[in-house]
Amino acid sequence: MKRDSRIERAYAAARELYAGQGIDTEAALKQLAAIPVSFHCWQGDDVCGFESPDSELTGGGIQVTGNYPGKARNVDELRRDLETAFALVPGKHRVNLHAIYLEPGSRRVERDEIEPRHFAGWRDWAKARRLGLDFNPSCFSHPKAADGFTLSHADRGIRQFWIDHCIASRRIGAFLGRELGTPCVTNVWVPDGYKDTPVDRLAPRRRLRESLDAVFAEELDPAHNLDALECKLFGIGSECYVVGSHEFYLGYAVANRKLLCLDAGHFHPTESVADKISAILEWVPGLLFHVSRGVRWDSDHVTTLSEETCAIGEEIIRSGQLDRIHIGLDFFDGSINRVAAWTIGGRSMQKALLLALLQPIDRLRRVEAAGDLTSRLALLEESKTMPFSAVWDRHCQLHGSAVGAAWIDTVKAYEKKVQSKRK
Ligand code: RNT
Ligand code: ZN
Repeated sequence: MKRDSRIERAYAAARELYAGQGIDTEAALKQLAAIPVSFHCWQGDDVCGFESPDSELTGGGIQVTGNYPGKARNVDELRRDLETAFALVPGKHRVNLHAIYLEPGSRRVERDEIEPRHFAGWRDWAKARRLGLDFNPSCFSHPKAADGFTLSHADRGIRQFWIDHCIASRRIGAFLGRELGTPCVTNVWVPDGYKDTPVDRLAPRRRLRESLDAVFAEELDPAHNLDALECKLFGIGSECYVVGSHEFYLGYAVANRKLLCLDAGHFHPTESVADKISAILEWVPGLLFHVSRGVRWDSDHVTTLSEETCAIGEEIIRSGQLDRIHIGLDFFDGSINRVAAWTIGGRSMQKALLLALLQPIDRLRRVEAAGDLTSRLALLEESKTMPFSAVWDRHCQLHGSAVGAAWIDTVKAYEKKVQSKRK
């Protein structure tokens, strides 16, 4: 009780200071509470999934390193871990599923045979917790993806297999969206590419285009399912050529009215993903974000409150088009507690959005329009040292989430009581 009143006092003082700058902190908190962030289920078990008890991540040019104990071994453990993280991250949550997180029952289900019923358990769980779900076909960790190609494979039969998997995935997306009353974003990412320099860059892209046409042939109600496409600059083992490059999918998304997925780790290191928002939103129906953190060759370090995350938050908020922007997280770190990884990434995303909401944007726009670029830079710098943390703490308090670093104790206790017992 005493602690709560300290938070309230600090917040009241901060509120006054922000009001002096023309910023309504109450309105910012209300807006923030309405922005969903989709948590990727795959951080919880190192992208293994539940196809069989010994499922593991293979190929795809992605990798999880680290063997921190206690990863989720089954669907119940994964859900419990997600719930634990959600209690520590303020704001509105969704869950992003991959097809390999199905509940197959007693017999193995091939990727091209997955059905909505394999995700009925997730539907029930999400419904009870008022969570939206998003979805991804899984075009990796499979013998038919072993040579690094899927939808653009030279072999017609293999291509068809992955087309059928993606068609099945879209139907599951539509099912989840319909059942939960909130559209499911079904995001297609394929690892297809070459380690070394190809001589034919065109043919795989033609095939990918044709495969995508087949995948999207069936019209689905956008109130239930929204299709997104995710590009990548390079992967591990596909350093010289990725079929689904940025230009390829940008073109496809514009021509076919699809959402484009921007993964923060999938571009040149000095390229700003934030800058792409206003450029691309002019041409596509919507954007999906995979907020991540690229470090050298790895595109999937845990999201932190980095300059890039802040810039993404700013551009999302300033765009004023939150109804067309879907925010998701995408990282996988096996070297730290996995519930903590979600918590750190999720809280950082929330902080970035709140920081953006607390900028004196009206004033900034006015000085910029008036050509007063001196004031623009000065105001942006000054806004960085406003008492943000008091508003952030208030956000956490309002949502019943831990204030400050207190969540670490909760994760440690959970680790001791639950995760450490998993052998
Ligand atoms: C890979 C992509 C993709 C995956 C997940 C598992 O580089 O970012 O989104 O991380 O689909
Ligand atoms: Zn991604």
